[in-house]
Amino acid sequence: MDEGYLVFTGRPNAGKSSLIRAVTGIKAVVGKEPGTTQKIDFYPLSKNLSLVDMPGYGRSLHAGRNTEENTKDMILDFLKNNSKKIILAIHVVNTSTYLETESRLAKKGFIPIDVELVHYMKRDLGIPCLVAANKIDKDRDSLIQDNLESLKEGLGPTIQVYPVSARTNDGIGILKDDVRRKLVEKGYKNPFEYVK
Ligand SMILES: Nc1nc2c(ncn2[C@@H]2O[C@H](COP(=O)(O)OP(=O)(O)OP(=O)(O)O)[C@@H](O)[C@H]2O)c(=O)[nH]1
Ligand SMILES: [Mg+2]
Repeated sequence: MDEGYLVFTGRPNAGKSSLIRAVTGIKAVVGKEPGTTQKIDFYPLSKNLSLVDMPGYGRSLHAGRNTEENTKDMILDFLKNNSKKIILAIHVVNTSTYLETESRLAKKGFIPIDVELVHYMKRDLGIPCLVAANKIDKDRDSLIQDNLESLKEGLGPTIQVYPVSARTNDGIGILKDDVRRKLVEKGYKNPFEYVK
């Protein structure tokens, strides 16, 4: 069996590290402020399979423009250089702020990076991708459903979206089952063997 990666991507503070904990039990470091995960962190999952926790793609607190651009380059380089080894990428979105963030960025002339990054991984690099629409528990102004619809529309029909909450564990069982199944299909018989 070749060496493979299960990769978590997403904006700073989307909940990548929290979701890694919820889905696999790995104690990835979680923080209140964007910019908690700064390096690409590797965790063993089973024989020849590692989990990869990425820093956030985009604006982080306390990070200057240079650091931000370097982090983006580091992420894109990793994806490009390892595309053949990436068995599955889980792109994590903060559903509760999705449209707000998109429109703020659009005003500054930026393209929507969540959709863009997923399409880049899938279409250009040939990486199998799914999207975890996280933080569905944070439904302050009943925005979750609108944000979810808009996210799905942007991604298109071929990308599967899983509404989840790493905090309440809503939807985590379904996501975990599907991730496990996809890894087994690729030949990683007991994908979470090294984790409790
Ligand atoms: N309400 C709520 N908060 C969440 C959820 N998932 C994560 N959080 C919180 O969001 C914050 C960021 O979580 P992290 O898991 O560190 O996010 P990250 O995407 O790894 O962040 P970076 O490493 O900075 O890119 C923490 O305060 C988490 O407790 C969720 O589903 N619901
Ligand atoms: Mg993190």
